[in-house]
Amino acid sequence: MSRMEELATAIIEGDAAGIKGLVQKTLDEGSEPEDILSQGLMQGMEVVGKRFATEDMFIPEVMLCARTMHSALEILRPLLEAQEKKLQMKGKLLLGTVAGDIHDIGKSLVEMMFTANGFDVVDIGVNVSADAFVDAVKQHEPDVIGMSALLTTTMPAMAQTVEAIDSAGLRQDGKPIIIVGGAPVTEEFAREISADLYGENALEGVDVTKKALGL
Ligand code: B1M
Repeated sequence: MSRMEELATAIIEGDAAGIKGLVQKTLDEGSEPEDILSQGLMQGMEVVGKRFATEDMFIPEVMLCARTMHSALEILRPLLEAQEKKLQMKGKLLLGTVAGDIHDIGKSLVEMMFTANGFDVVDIGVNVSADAFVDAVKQHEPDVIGMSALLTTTMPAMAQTVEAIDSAGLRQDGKPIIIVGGAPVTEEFAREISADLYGENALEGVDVTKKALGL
């Protein structure tokens, strides 16, 4: 089994105790943090998703896989951030997973990539109601508002949150910019709900945001 397959297997088996050692060993052998993420850990999570869908895996096991992923990300975070770090602050991102939705792994990656690219990120967590988003926008005055949704059933909450921000008069002349993402979210859906931007993955999210801000 290759090292990348071992990493994927550790995610699938929910080896929360062993994952950090394995990630470190793979780094010590010279692998790049991005490769560990995309060719190892994410491949494992892909399998978890498929097994979850076909009921070969159940919530407690998937939660363990998610915990394992978070442990691995703890090691990779400083490395990914250091690699991309630009000195100048690019702006402030307010980030949360919308109401009814507790998935946070993709959001963590978005947080990491924006931080790595010089954004000040305020992460307001998961299951964030439209009202809580509105309050946080008032409090933090971000340049960018980011929303994540992983369930088709919580996509409407994303639409409601955009609407609540607009109704509160908090988005004027396209500022702050609203970016949405998450597995079921599409560019077309983003347009439908009047979000400004869509990111298929965390890095694309950073790229389109930087472009929109003229950076
Ligand atoms: Co959930 N779950 N889950 N789950 N879960 C999915 C999403 C599902 C696709 C699994 C499946 O059936 N195949 C399915 C959704 C089906 C649908 O709606 N179409 C599903 C379901 C049904 C559920 C429950 C309803 C199950 C139940 O209770 N019966 C339940 C809902 C709980 C809730 O939120 N209310 C539930 C629960 C859970 C766990 C708690 C067990 C756990 C979450 C733990 C956690 O996050 N801390 C979990 C997990 C782990 C998954 C899967 C397996 C993995 C998700 C993940 O972390 N992916 C997932 C299957 C899958 O997606 N393959 C599944 C890795 C992550 C890096 O990717 O989050 O997509 P992702 O993020 C990507 C991009 O989407 C993008 O960037 C990231 C990559 O760079 N992105 C953005 C994300 N947000 C962005 C924001 C941006 C830009 C880009 O700008 C702001």
